[in-house]
Amino acid sequence: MSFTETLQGLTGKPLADCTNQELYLALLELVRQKSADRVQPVTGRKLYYISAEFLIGKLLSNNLINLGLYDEARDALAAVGKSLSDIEEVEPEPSLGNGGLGRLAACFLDSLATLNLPGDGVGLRYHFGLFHQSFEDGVQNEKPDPWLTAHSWAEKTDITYPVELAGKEYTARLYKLAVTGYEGRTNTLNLFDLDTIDESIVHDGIAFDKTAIDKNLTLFLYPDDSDEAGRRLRVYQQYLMVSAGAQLILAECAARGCDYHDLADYAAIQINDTHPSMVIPELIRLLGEKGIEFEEAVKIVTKTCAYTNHTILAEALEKWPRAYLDAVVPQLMPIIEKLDALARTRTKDESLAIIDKDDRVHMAHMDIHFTHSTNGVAALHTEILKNSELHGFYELYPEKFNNKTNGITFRRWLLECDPRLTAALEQHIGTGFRKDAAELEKLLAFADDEAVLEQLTAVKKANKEALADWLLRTQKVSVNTDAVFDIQSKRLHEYKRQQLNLLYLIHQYYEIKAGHLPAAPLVSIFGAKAAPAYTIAKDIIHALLTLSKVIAADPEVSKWLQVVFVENYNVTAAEKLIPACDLSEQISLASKEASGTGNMKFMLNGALTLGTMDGANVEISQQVGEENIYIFGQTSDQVIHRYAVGDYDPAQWVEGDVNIRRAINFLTGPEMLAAGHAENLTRLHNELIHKDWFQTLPDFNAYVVRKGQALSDYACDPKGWRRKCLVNIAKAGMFSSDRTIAEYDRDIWHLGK
Ligand code: KOT
Repeated sequence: MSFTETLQGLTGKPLADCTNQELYLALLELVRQKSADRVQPVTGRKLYYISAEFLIGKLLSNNLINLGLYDEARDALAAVGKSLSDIEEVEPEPSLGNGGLGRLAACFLDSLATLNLPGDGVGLRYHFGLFHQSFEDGVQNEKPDPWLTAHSWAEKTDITYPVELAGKEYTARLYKLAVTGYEGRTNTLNLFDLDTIDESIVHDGIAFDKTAIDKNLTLFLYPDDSDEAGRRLRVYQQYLMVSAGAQLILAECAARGCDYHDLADYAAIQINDTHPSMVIPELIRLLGEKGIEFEEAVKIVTKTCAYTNHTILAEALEKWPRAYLDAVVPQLMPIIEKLDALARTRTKDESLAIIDKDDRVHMAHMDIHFTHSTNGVAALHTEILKNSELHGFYELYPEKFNNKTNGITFRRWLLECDPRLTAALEQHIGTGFRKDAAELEKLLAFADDEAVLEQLTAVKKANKEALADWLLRTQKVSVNTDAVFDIQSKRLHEYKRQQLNLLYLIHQYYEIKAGHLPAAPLVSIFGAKAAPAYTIAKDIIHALLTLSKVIAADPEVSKWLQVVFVENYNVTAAEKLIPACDLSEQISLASKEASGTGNMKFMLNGALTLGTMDGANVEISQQVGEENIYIFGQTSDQVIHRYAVGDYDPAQWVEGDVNIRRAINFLTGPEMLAAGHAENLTRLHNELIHKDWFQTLPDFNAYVVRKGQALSDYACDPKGWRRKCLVNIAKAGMFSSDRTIAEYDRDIWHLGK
C-alpha cells in the first residue's frame, strides 16, 4: 500500500477533501501504529529518567523523521495541494517544561531510543504547560497554555496507583506517550495525573484556588511558588510523581522477575535535579512494605539511583521546611530522619547534613549521600561543584562525582528545524552524521571551498527570509534580512544578563546618534519568559520593549538598529529563530550558567557565539578554537573571587565610566519615560546602580568591544566569517545528546546488561 493509500484508509475520504485537522489526526494515528511496531522487550537494566519537566515540543514532524516517513508524508500531502507545515500548525505544543532542564530531558529520551537503549521517562501530565506569554502595554501577561485535546499523544491507561498526600488517598493514573528514536526503538514517557482535575477553577490569567488539591494538583507546571500555598503545592506535585513513579518501577521490575533485593539489576533511576529527590525515601518506604529492612533498602536505593545537578544558584537549591514535609508527606519524615542520622555517622560536618539546625530539609544533600553518582552538566560546572559549591561532599565521596556535558538531539535541532542546511550538508558529507554526529567533522575538508561557503551563506539567507516572514505573520514586525541577526533566546533571568544586551543597545543608540555608525545594521532579537513573580525580570522585558519603540520611532537610529522581542518564546519559536541566527548571545555571568544548551543549538545551525567563559561555552571554545568564537568578560575565578571578597559596588562603575553612566541613565531619561512606565524603569535603574547582583557593569566595556569586532568581521570580512560558521557546524558533533547519553550509559547506567 502506498503512503497516500494508508493515510486515506485512516481519513476515510480523499486526502484533498480533508481539513488540516483531519489530516493531523490521521498522521497522529499512523505514527502511533508505526511507533508501536518498534517496541522491544527489555532485558537487563532499564533506565527511569524521573523529571518534573519534559519540554518535548510538538511531536508530529519529529516522529515522522524518526520513523523515516517525513519525506513521504510531505510529498503525499503536496501532491494533493496540502502542506505538512500548515498541518503542523494544528498541533498544540506541549510546553511541559520551563527551559534547559526540561528540554534536556526531552533530548535525552530521543537519544536513548535512537541508541536502542531501554530508557523511559517518568513525570507529570500537567494540563497547562508553561504559561502563554503576551505583551500588553509593554508588560508581560500570563495566560494558561492548554495542550490536551481530545486526541493527544499521551494515551490513557488502566494503570493506577494510590498516593497518600497529607493523610488522604488520591489515585494517580498513568498516561503513556510513545518515544521513537531515529531508526531506533520505541520507549515510553510515563506521565501521571489525577482524574479529578478541574480546569474550570482557573481564573484571571493563571490564578486558581490552591487549596483544592484534588482539583488543582496537576493543573500547571510548577505553580507559582512565591507564596506558601504555592510552595506546598509543589511538594504535593513532587510526591505524586515519585510515589506513583516508584510504584510503577517496582511493578515493572517485579513483572520481569525482580525480587526487590536485586532491584539495581533491573532498574537505574536518574534524578533530574532535586525535584524528584523524594523518590529516595519513598523507595525505602515501599521496600520496607515488601519486607526489606532499612539498612538493606538504603543500599539497594543507593545502587539504583543517581543524581544530576543543574545549577549552583542558591535560590534554586531546594530546602523544604520540615513543617511542609510533616504536613504533606508524614509517611516520609521518619525515613528522612533516619537518613539524616545515618549521614551524620559518615561526617561531622554540619553543613553536609540533610536536616539543618533551622529544620530545613536539603534535598540535594539527601541525593548526594544516598545515590551512587552525582554529576554536573558541563566541565566547568562540575569543577565548580567539586571545588566550591559541593566541596565538602567531594572530599567525602570523590568517587561519586563525575561530569556529563549536556547535548542536544540533532534530529530536532538540525534535521527538523533546518532542512536547508541538512540538505546542503548531505550533499557534501553524506547522511552518516544523522546517527554519528562526529561525522560532521568531514565538513572541515570544505573550509576553504568558496562554493561550499557560498552555499552555506545562501542557506542562512533563506532561513533569515523565512524567519522574517514568520515574524511578519505572527508578530507583525518587519525586519531587514541584510542586517546581522543577533539572537538572545532563553529564560529571562538576571544571571543570563539580558540587561547587559539592553545596555549595549542603548550605547549603540547614542553612538549612532553621534554619527559613529556600526559596521553593519543589527537586528537584535529576544525571546524569553519571565517567572510571573520575578519582578526585575519583568522590568527587563519592559525596558527592552520600550527601547524597541523608542528606536523604531527614530528614523536616524532605526536604519541601523532594530530590537524585536518575540512573544511567547517556546520550542516551536526556537525552531524558527535558531536556523536564522548569525550571532548567538551566550552572555551569562561566568560561573552561573551550568551548561546552556541553546549555545549548542545555535552553533550547530552555523551561528557564531558571542559569549563569556561560562558553562559549555568553554567547551565550545575549545572545540572551535578561539579564532572562531567571540569570548569576552571576567572568568569564573574572577567572579567567584569578587563574590568572596564582597566589595563589588556598581555605583563606582557608574561614577567612573561615562558610557556606563550614559546607558544606565537613559533608562529613566525622557525618551524612555515618554514611551514606557516610570515604575518599572526606575526600579530597574535602581537595581543596576545599587545591586547589579550579576556584575553586568564590570563586563560592559569588554562586551561592547567584542560585539563591535563581530559586527565588523561580518561586514568587512565575509569570507572569514563564513569560514568560522563552517568550523562551528563541523565541530558541533561533540554536543550531540547521543554522545552525552552514551557517556551516562558507560559510566552510570549500564543499560541492558
Ligand atoms: C531549576 C530549578 C531548580 C534546579 C535547577 C533548575 C534548572 C537548571 N532549570 N534549568 N536549569 C538549566 O539546566 C540546563 C540543562 O542542564 C543547563 O544547560 C542550564 O545551564 C541550567 O540553567
